[in-house]
Amino acid sequence: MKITVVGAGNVGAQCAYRLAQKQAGEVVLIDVVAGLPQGKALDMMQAGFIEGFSTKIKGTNDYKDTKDSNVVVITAGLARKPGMSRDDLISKNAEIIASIVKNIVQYSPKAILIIVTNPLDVMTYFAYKLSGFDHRRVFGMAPLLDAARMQYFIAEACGDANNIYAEVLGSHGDLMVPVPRFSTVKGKPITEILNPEQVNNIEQKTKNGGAEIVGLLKTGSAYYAPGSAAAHMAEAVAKDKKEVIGTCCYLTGEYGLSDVYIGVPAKIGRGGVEEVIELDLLAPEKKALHDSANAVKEICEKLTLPK
Ligand code: TXD
Repeated sequence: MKITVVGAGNVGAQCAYRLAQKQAGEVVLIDVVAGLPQGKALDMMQAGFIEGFSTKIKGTNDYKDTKDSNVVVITAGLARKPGMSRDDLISKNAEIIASIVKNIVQYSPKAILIIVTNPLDVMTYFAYKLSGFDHRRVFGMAPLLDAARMQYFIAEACGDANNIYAEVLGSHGDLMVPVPRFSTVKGKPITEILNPEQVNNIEQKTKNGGAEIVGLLKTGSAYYAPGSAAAHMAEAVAKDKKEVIGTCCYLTGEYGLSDVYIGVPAKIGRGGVEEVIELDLLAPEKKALHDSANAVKEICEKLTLPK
């Protein structure tokens, strides 16, 4: 397996490092900044002698080194600063995604593409359209991260970090859709364990999870959990795990939605998105998902694809 991580910044480096630890395949780390991916790759391989892995990590600025990658994780792009919304990043990141996708299509026409760059749902749609790949081979990482954040806030409220599951659907933004009814502690929905105020508090904190970290860091956005989440998804493909993971997927009628990328559970394996899982949603949950998808669609309709 050959896994390329595009962008050797905070998220890309954490993703590459986690992939090396997981021994999911050889890793290529590419960036436009000369020396940055090469330096980080050397540092990581030297850490391998302490951590006990011997994964080959190639740092490069040349797409020729990414040739015939099986999986490509795209993390390149601007990150948020305090006061910015994810949508403020659109035009610059669209340009960056366009240049990267062109290279990936040329050098790795059979790859599975995992998009991380924000605004996530819009950039994933954009990458899909530009690549011309089958939609199952292009998906985005965010719902897994958003669910991990919700798990953290549930653990905080319950004082118990064991056996927590969280379900988060929708876009990676203000219209994210945490679903408390399907979020459980030891198999019991949190709606049966916590009071409505506590549940509402968890939902709000989850939606604000990224902004909270941006506000504290001041110079960029979260990267440990995002990088780990991206590596987890790439590993699921590389090892053909067929694991059900919250994924930003292209919908073709599931949940009554089509021609949009939005967060839903999906089975992830060597084929990419091998199955979209349809949860039995109540009317208000379905409406929240549709509102979220419609907001993403509206932005995508305004994006012009470069020639
Ligand atoms: O859940 C999620 N999907 C996310 C998304 C969670 C966290 C961060 N999220 C987004 O990932 C964030 O809003 C950004 O759009 C990306 C990357 O965030 P990161 O924190 O890694 O940003 P950095 O540290 O600034 O790194 C970006 C790197 C940097 O090294 C640039 O030189 C490089 O991207 N870059 C490029 N690499 C290759 N090719 C091109 N064209 C390029 N342009 C910039």
